[in-house]
Amino acid sequence: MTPEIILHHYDFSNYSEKVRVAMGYKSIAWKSVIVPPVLPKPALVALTGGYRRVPVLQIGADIYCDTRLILRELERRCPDRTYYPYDCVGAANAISSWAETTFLRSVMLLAWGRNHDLMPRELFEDRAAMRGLPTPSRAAVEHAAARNAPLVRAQLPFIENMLADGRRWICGENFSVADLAIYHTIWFLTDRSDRLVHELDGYTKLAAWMARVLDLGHGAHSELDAAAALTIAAAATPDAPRDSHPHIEDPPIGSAVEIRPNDYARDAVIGRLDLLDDDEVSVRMSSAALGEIAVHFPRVGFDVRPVTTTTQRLATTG
Ligand SMILES: N[C@@H](CCC(=O)N[C@@H](CS)C(=O)NCC(=O)O)C(=O)O
Repeated sequence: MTPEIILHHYDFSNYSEKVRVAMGYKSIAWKSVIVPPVLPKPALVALTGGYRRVPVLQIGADIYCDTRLILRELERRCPDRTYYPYDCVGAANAISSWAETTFLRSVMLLAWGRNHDLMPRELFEDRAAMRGLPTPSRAAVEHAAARNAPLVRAQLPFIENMLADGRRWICGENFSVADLAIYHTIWFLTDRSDRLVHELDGYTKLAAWMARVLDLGHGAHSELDAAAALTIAAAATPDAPRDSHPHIEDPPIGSAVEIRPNDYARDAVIGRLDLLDDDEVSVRMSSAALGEIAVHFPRVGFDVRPVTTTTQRLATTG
């Protein structure tokens, strides 16, 4: 029996929205596990070995972190209706990278600042702690929004311009990861409230394109509770790893490594290196509760380091 595709996510997470729409595009049926939007997230970190970000994809005892790898894995398992069209993968990845860094940062600071009264205080506390910063004051959040509004306005025309020749999707006639990356960023701008809807006034091509993406839906899904997802992981064994293609500088396959995001929420996941190539790095770990688990990350955007005795000591003493 094919194991179920389980997405650990929460409703207002824009990166989760990226994956939900990817599953809508591919007509994938999936199970939905709702994760708390702030720490503690005991079930999620039990599955990931410490990674707290959202979304996370679970297929049996294989756990996929970060949307870039989640999309690749969904494509590998469900290749129909690709979002990596052969003639624009490079451009689509480069556009996604702009959308999810420079553009998203400005959109996020603007949207958080303009909607802060609608958001619980603990969200600000949690995200500041996640970045090792003090909780910002209300005035600081409003200032950040004011600084970033002009930057959002300076970048929105890029998107209208990408669609200027009447193309259906960002890279042409074929839907791609660039559509997903830009879509979830714009979604974030207006998902919280309609206070920023006016920022999109006059962008007619962008509005029509947004409506086409929204039409894709989220795919058929039903709820699953977190305990049931852990039971599924405990009953399964991870897939055998594909062949690795490490570089000469990389730690040996089979050695103990720690993996952390290289930007924020830099919690380490420690395990035995199982697979390493230019796309992916994965580790295996085992616990009494879940047995053997394989946790997978994209290669780019994550640091992989050998575990020293000091890191091991720190990990075991908390
Ligand atoms: N590069 C990551 C970014 C994921 C991310 O930052 N997700 C946000 C939610 S949209 C998050 O995890 N925030 C902290 C949290 O939910 O604990 C990806 O593509 O999955």
